[in-house]
Amino acid sequence: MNKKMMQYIDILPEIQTALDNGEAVVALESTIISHGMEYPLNVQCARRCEEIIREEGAVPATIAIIKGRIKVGLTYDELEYFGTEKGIRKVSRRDLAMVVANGKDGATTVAATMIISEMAGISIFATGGIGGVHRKAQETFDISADLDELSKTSVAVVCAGAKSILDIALTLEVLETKGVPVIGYGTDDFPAFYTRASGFGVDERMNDPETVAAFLSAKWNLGINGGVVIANPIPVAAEMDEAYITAEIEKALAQSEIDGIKGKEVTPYLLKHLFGATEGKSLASNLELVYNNSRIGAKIAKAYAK
Ligand code: PSU
Ligand code: MN
Repeated sequence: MNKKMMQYIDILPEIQTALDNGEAVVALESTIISHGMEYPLNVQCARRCEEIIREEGAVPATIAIIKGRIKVGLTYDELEYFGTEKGIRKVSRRDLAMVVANGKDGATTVAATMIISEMAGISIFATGGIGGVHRKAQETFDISADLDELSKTSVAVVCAGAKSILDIALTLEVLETKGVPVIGYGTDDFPAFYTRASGFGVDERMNDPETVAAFLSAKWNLGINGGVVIANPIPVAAEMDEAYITAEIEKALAQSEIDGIKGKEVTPYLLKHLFGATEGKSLASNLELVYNNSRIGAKIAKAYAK
């Protein structure tokens, strides 16, 4: 990182040491904390993700913006503050510098977390789901900035695929156009977040962390910059019934149209509605898949660090 960048970024000493020594570090995002779940579950989930990454022998780096400071790693108190504070701005690429300049708090999306990870030198990032092409994007133009970021920022994102609040086929098309490899971790089928399969294929199936690590090394050593989607299906035990969750997603989408929800409010609105409508079942599944991604992310980071 150059000096100009360094003035805005605080990296926890433990993380900086791990990075300096070429050890495994896994980034975690913060939109999931402020916009994805309610307190105290959001903070418990964030802590459990960090714990899982540690159990695997890697160092977690939860990324967020607090009072204009870009944080790579949150202290115990900072995470507590972030998880309880109301009205935190959701920060994607375009918001990042504004929040820093204004000294505000910001929750980093996949896109913003990728940008900061790359600045800090972190190559592996674990989350729940990525943003994508929304259904009816032909009319609304609602395509997540996550996809553009994946095309240019060299970070591997371990996720459980994409929710069917999105148009999965179009999301995969855009990723193809943008040259983003989509790896199926132990699967040939691109996962649909709450369910293990979407019916759409991945570019390549890889079954272990070493294979993924070798691929990432080849890509980036060759100077082929840009991100990678590592799609890791939800564990079997946590999977939801497809017909049930699909019906609930349809209802949430219909309600979002009635309520006139637009722009960056769309994803948080739909998630909240789903949690309510499924009486917490989707939330329980969500937790399990995030933990699973944290674990696999750590294993890949370990293999990549070797
Ligand atoms: N998908 C989920 N859960 C989430 C998000 C996406 O299943 O919490 C969050 C992520 O932070 C992602 C962001 O980067 O929403 C995408 O928002 P948008 O569609 O406005 O780009
Ligand atoms: Mn959007």
